[in-house]
Amino acid sequence: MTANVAERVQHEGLRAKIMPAEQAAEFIRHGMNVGISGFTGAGYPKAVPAALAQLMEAAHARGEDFTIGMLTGASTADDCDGVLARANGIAFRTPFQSDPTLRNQINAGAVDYVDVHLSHLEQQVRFGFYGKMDVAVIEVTGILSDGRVIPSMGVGTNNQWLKSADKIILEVNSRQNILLEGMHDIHPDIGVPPHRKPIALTAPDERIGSPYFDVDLSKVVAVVVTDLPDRNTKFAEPDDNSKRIAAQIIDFFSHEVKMGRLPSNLLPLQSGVGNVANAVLAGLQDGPFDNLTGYTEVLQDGMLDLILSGKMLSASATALSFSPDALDRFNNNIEKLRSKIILRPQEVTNHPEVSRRLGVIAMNAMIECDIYGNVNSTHVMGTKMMNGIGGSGDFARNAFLSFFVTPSVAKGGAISCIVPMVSHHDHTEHDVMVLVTEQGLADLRGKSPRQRAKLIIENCAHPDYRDMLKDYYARAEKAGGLHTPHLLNEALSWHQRFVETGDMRVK
Ligand code: 0RQ
Repeated sequence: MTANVAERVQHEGLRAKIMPAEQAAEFIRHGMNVGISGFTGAGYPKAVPAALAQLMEAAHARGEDFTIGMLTGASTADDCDGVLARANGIAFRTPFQSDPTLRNQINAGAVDYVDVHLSHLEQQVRFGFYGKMDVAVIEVTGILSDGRVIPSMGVGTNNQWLKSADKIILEVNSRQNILLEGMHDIHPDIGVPPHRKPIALTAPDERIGSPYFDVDLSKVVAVVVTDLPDRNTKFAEPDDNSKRIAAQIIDFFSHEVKMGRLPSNLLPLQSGVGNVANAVLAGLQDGPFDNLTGYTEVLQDGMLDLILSGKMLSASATALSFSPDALDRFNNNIEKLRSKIILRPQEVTNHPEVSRRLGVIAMNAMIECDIYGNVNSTHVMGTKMMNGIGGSGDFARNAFLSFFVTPSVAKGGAISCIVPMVSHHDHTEHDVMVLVTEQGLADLRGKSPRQRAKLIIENCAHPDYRDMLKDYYARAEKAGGLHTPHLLNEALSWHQRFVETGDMRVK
C-alpha cells in the first residue's frame, strides 16, 4: 500500500475492501438502478463507469441484455455518461445531462430520460418514484479512520444516494485536493412533510451541517482508488454577444441600486453554466460592485476569480466546475478559499425556501423565448432534448430577480431565439422578469402581456426578425383575444418552417 492510499483511506475495514474497478463493477447487474455522483463534470466516478461499460459490451457481444437506470446530480463527462452511452448501457437517465451520444440516444427514443428540477430529485428518490436504488457509485476525496467520508468537488445528490442505495462503491480520487476537507456543509436530511423544519440559512456563508458524509459502512462493498482529473472544460473567451449581454446586465444592476431596489453589493448571485454566464461574472470583475456574494449551483471560473480578486466575499454552491487554468488557481489558493466557498447538497443549494429568503439574483441561459416572456431552456424545435432544465427553474421561480439570456439568433441567423410562441415551456411568463439578448434588455416586471410583447420585440429581437414579429403581433391583435394575442394556426409556424427549409425566415 502506498503512503497516498494510506492517507486517503484511513479506515482499516474499508482498506480491506480496496479492489480494481473491474472487480467493483461486477456488483452492478442488468436492470439495476445506479446512483452516480457528479455535477457538471465535477466529482463523478471515473474508473467504475469505464469498467462497467466493458462488462456491458461483453454481455451484449454474448447476446445478453445489460443496461442500467442511471441517476446523478447533474451532467458528468465523457468518461462516465459518454462511455456508458457508447456501450448502449443506459436505459433510463435522470436528471440534467449534456453528453452528445446520450443526447442522441434520448432523441432517438432509445433512452428514457426524465427531466426534473434538481431540487426535487432527492425527495422523489426517497419516496420511491424511480423504484429502489441498488448501487451508489460515489467519488470522494478521502475516508477518515472512523469511516466518515470527505466529499469531492461536488456534493450534488451524493448524500441521498449513499442513504438510498443497498450497496455502495466508493471511488477515492487522490487527484482531488485533500484540503477540500472542511469545505463541505452536509445538511442532515431535510425530512419529509409535514414535519419539516426550516433550512436555517440566512446568508450564503453560514454552515448548518457537517463537513462529512456519514456512511453506513456495512453497505460499502468496494473501494476503488483513482488518480484521474475531472472534466475541466476550457471556456471560450467571451465573444462580442456575451460581452454585450453582460454589459447590459451590469448597467441594469447599477440602475436598480440607484432606484433603491438592490443594495450596493447586490444580492446573492446565481449563475447558470456556459460562456455567457461566465462572461457576466467576468464583467462584474470590472464593475462598480464590491462585497458580492454567491448562492449558486455550479461555481465556475468567473465566480472563482471574483473571490480571488476580493470582489466577492463568499459563495455557496453544490459543485466546483473549473477550466484547467482555474483549477490551478483554485488549488494554488485553496487555503485562502477554504473559508469563502461552501459546498452543499443540491437539495439545499436549489431549495426554493432559501432562494426566496436570500433574494437570489438568478441568471440563466435559454434556447428561446416568446414575445410574452415564456422561456424554453431545453428543447430544440419543441421535440429534441438539449441538456435539461437543471436548476434553472428552482432559481428562476424563487429569485428576487430572474434573468434569462440568449443571443438573439442561432445557427448563423437561421433561427430567431425570439419567437411568436415557444415550442416548449420550461419557465412560464410568471417566472421570467428580465430578458437580455445582445440587442437589448426587456424588463418585464409589472408589464401586461401586450406591453411585454412590444418591449421584447423592440429591445431583444434581431433586426432580421423584428418586422416579422411585429407583423405577427399586429395580425394577432386584430384576431381578438386581446389579453395574450395569438394566431393559433401560425404560432409555431416559424419552427415548422425551420424543420422544412432549414431557416425560420420566409425566403
Ligand atoms: O448548438 O453548439 O450545435 O451550435 O444550442 O447554445 O448559445 O452556445 O448557449 O452553451 O449557454 O447553452 C440553454 C442550452 C444554452 C444551456 C442552454 C443551440 C446553439 C448551440 C448551445 P451548437 P449556446 P449555451 C444551472 C442552470 C438549461 C439548464 C440551466 C442549458 C447550443 O444554458 O442547458 O439553465 N440550460 N441550468 O446553436 C435551436 C434555438 C437555439 C439553438 C441555441 N433557439 N434553437 N438551437 N441553440 N439557441 C446549471 C445546471 O442546471 C446544471
